[in-house]
Amino acid sequence: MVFLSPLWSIAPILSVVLVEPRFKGASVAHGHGTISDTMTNAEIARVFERVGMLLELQGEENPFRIRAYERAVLVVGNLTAPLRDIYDRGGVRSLQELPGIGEDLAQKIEELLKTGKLQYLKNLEKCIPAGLLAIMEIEGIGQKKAKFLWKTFGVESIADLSKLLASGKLEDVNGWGGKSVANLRRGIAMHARMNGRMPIGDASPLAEEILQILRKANGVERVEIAGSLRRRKDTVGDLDFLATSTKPEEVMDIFCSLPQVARVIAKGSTKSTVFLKEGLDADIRVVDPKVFGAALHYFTGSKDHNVHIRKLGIRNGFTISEYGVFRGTAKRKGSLLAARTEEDVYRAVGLPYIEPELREDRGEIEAAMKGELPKLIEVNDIRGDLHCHSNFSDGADTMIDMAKAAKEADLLYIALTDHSSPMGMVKGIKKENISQYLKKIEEARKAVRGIHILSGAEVDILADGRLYLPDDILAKLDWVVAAVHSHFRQSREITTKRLLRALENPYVKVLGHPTTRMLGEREGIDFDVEAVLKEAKKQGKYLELNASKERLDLPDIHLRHAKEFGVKICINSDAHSIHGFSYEFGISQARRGWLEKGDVANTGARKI
Ligand code: DGT
Ligand code: CA
Ligand code: CA
Repeated sequence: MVFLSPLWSIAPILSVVLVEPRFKGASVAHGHGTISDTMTNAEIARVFERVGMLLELQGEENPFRIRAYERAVLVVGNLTAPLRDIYDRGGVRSLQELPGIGEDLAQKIEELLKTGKLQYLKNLEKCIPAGLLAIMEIEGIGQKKAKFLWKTFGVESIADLSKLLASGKLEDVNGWGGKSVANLRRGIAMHARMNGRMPIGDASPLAEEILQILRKANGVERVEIAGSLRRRKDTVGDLDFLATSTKPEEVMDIFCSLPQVARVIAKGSTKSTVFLKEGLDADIRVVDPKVFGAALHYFTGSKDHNVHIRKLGIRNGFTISEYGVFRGTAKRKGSLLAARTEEDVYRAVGLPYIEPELREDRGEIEAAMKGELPKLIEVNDIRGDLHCHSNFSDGADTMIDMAKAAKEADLLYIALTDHSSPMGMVKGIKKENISQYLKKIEEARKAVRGIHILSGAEVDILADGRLYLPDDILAKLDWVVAAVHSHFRQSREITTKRLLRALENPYVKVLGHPTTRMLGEREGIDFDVEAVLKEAKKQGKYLELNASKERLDLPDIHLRHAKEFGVKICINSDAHSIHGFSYEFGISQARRGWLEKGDVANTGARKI
């Protein structure tokens, strides 16, 4: 086996300073390689990165062997030409001409290009517990520490590691002083909270901040957000930026020294990755303006959408990559057909433009072919808000100030829906103070003209599905939001019954934040979504899309379901202060759920 090549020492591509296992755990592209001619350089680099990682973990004694893979990751990752093309030109031999690629690696590349898989990696994976790879996602644990924990204490999962920490044994070990143990605890807690992903409500402003700096920087012509953030997913794994510039190196310098950067993971001449102080990675790529559209399409993803579009291309006799749409096959690539804009790329395969929020390969390509893409809802379509809180319960501001703020946000109507809950810590509407509550709403109506104010309540659904307020009190209100705030761990069956019973209550208008999830913190309750949708349809009730950035509840797939069932959605802010009337992230999720203006109840100009 040839692992060491003398060319390494002069390899010009090694401007990359450091590479970390940033492609985490089981999400490695390896498993997706069924269409072998779509295996990209990036995917191949990831496979090699994983091999290197596993070799290190396994305790490979020959350090050159591990380094060979690490170097191959850099070489492959920084190539400008696709390995596919190089291979097609001269087979294994021309691969071997690449710096750092010996006979063995060239053969592995061939295997990957031909089959989309690597048997050698599969064999390695069999020897390493899967949980050990997850441990390396924790801040502060690399291969070396993971290996040590595994070999010394038999730690094979994050749970094992937590137990070990609790036992206090680690504190006695050399090099694992109190401080690093404390850091480890924090790392585990953070991992549990985020599972490596950041909610869009935090990621989006962070990315905008970076975007503004980059847009002002010298040498940057154009820069856009790509990846899952552009698709407006509820959580994102990292931030992806795509730029055009005549001085890519300068852009790399600026990007790597942004004030938001904690450390540089990899710095190349046209692409870099940094780890941000906020706890996630950010990637940037610089491309030629002529291929910006193709690159933006590629790096926006989703991967499944891209694969499907590429298949369409193949069927039409085209090859599609981040460099454009070309005539011919990957093997015999012809002239460039389209690359400047995303519209050009779609047009080349006979499709209209598809909004990023739809690009999940969930039927959007078929819909586009039939000319049946939805006309997605927009923020300005929202005309009323049917869930917000005043200081009568846990809101920060008075009803009058909330009404004024809503009016200023151009809303035509709101429902004030203070909490009504048996939980001691929540003040709010009780049987005893309902007249006082209604009187205050009446005062707000008088004080703030030009906005319609409904008297509402957010009433707790009790463990058995009854509501906290009796029917004769509910009858006094214009608008009742029923919502779960306790007993999250009931069985699926009981939870489903609980929700169905709540929907049967004649005074309930809408099921508030139906899954009760809190992004990155709580998964939410388990129930039969279809059964609930059917009941809502039958009873003529709404389901809420709670737009507060901590919740974004209902999630996109359920919104789509609701649309299919003909259940209308209320997109509400759940504002707890005068600053809370915002719908941006809710609208994003609605769009991801294919919702149109007509699918949402509070888009009409008149009150409901
Ligand atoms: P994330 O970061 O987990 O929230 O999800 P994405 O979709 O932003 O994924 P990311 O950051 O790994 O890559 C951004 C986009 O670039 C992805 O949506 C599609 C494209 N892409 C990246 N790597 C590959 C790859 O190896 N193969 C293909 N076909 N596309 C890729
Ligand atoms: Ca991403
Ligand atoms: Ca990325």
